[in-house]
Amino acid sequence: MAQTFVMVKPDGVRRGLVGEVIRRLEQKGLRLKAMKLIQVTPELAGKHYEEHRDKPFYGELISFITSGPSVPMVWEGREAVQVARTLMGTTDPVKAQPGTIRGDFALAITENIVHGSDSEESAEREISIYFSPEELV
Ligand code: IDP
Repeated sequence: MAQTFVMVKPDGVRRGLVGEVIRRLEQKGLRLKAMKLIQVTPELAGKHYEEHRDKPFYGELISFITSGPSVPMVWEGREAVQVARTLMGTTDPVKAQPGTIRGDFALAITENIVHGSDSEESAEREISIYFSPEELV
């Protein structure tokens, strides 16, 4: 069964949207495998976003993702990676469809509520950054 990594970012936690994100993923039929509340350190953030290291928005992204608690999670289900991304909507909330998490709750591109893996390989890599195998239930 496919697994994906989803994280409610600091803006989502600050705005009280953790339950809303979980509700939508559960309602769709994905199953929660692991979850915790953590303060992402600059070291963790650097590993997570290493592919964006040379992008102009990298500094802003790291300072945002380390700005408060986040809720990393592992979800499982049929085509979990694609399903979670569809529920989230496109990266830029301005373009995200109404009915998606970003479409309904966000406006700024950096503060877009939620992260979701973009492939099964990214999911495996990101899960191993945030969770040890014993933490998956
Ligand atoms: P994704 O989160 O939809 O997979 P990515 O392209 O992997 O999107 O970008 C990672 C994160 O970096 C985005 O969720 C967003 O918070 C931030 N980001 C992406 N593009 C920009 C940009 O042009 N300006 C500022 N932040 C950006």
